[in-house]
Amino acid sequence: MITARAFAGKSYAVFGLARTGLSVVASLATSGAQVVAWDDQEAARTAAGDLDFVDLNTADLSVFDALVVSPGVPLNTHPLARRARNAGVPIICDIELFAQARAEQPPHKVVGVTGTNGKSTTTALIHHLIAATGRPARMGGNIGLPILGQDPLPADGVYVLELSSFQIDLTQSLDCDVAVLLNITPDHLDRYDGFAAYAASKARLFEMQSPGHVAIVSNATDASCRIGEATGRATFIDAHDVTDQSAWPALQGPHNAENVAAATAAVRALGLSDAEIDAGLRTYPGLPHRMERVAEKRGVLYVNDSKATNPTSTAPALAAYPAIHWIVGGKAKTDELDACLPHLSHVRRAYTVGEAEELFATLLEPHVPVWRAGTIDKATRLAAEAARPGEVVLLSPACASYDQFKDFEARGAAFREVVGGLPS
Ligand code: UMA
Ligand code: ADP
Repeated sequence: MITARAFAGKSYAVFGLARTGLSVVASLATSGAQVVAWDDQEAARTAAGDLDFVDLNTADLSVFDALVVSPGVPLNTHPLARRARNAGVPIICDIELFAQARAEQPPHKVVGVTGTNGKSTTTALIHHLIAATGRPARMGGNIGLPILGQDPLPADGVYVLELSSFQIDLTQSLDCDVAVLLNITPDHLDRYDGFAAYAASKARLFEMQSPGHVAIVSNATDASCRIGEATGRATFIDAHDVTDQSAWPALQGPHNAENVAAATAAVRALGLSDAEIDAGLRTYPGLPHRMERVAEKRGVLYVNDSKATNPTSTAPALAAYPAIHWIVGGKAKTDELDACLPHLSHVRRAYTVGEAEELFATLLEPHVPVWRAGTIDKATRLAAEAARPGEVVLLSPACASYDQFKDFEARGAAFREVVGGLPS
């Protein structure tokens, strides 16, 4: 766990008690701070154990040094934001606490990775490339590992942080030695006042950097290009510079060329040699739920891409295979599938599920055969019956999971389980 003397004697209110909130409470309390906590869900409070609970929706917030809020709390609509502003209390998240704890850590570097798609892959890849050289490295953040819950690094270590726009919004002083922006396409628009506001949130990662620190921007989208130019010091990377991916089994597809280009530029800035990078790319093991090959049964390959939660992240998965039975749907983030349309010649049949079932069926029917399957369980069984040897059954939902599952991991696990039960 990462702690800091800087927190001792201060008074914090922690709102949201899932992964982030629980790690924050533990770190602050161990550091000697006074901590009260709240979660709107009674079940979350019960699971959190014996904490000092104060309903922060009604409490006087002015008595706290800071309000530490979990990234999943929608502060654009939640009354907490206005109440904290009126009380003059800063609203921060765990990443800001980490930034404040840095001064007490042995000399180290921080790499921050943001973007709409590819953050986890690029974060895990940068971490792998560094760790493979024997240099101490830790990864954390939006990848599902709250950073304050990780063990602190010895001298010369590198923290690699995956940062969502929600986390950047609540961070004021994280000066990344290397900051990476992969791409920006529409996502999370329920949390922002339009696309420009979402893009501006990502740009703040660079605005927090000291002038001499490194900014790496993939110029894949107009928005990322604009943000890169605004930094005045961006190294632009181009996925097309990655021409041969054949030696990297877990980094196939054009989207991974972008991730490799970004990760390579980041670790070069930290001093890794070309030979070290080459060796690390070959041994990168991949992450679950990202184009994960689950099984091959009766000549049909089953691929779990549950982490593809918007149309732009599903597009590369559709591009990667020539004959696909595509399970798509969930809680839609957009009312279109435009990014996927150029790849529909690869789709033998689509199986629509979840809240988006009808919307997506209507969008897809002019182009491909569609079955309204309702659930992933039914869709997988139908697809297994229809698929011929050589074809692929692909779960790449282009949607959030919250209509039918706790999160994308539970959705991917459900798919894996049905596949596991299919006859070999
Ligand atoms: N809550 C309230 N009131 C509300 C809303 C929420 O009390 O009005 C409570 C909920 O009851 C819940 C807690 O707040 O107990 C939710 O917190 P959370 O959603 O932030 O959950 P964590 O487990 O802390 O997960 C967060 C990130 N979640 C989100 O950003 C939605 C995780 O990213 C991240 O891995 C984790 O912190 C560790 O850093 C997930 C994600 O979906 C994977 N991220 C988005 C994405 O990748 O697109 C940004
Ligand atoms: P994030 O953490 O940003 O959600 P991941 O690395 O977990 O990104 O990848 C999520 C999904 O997005 C993957 O399943 C893959 O299909 C797709 N993807 C990965 N990298 C990229 C990229 N650079 N551009 C577009 N889509 C991508």
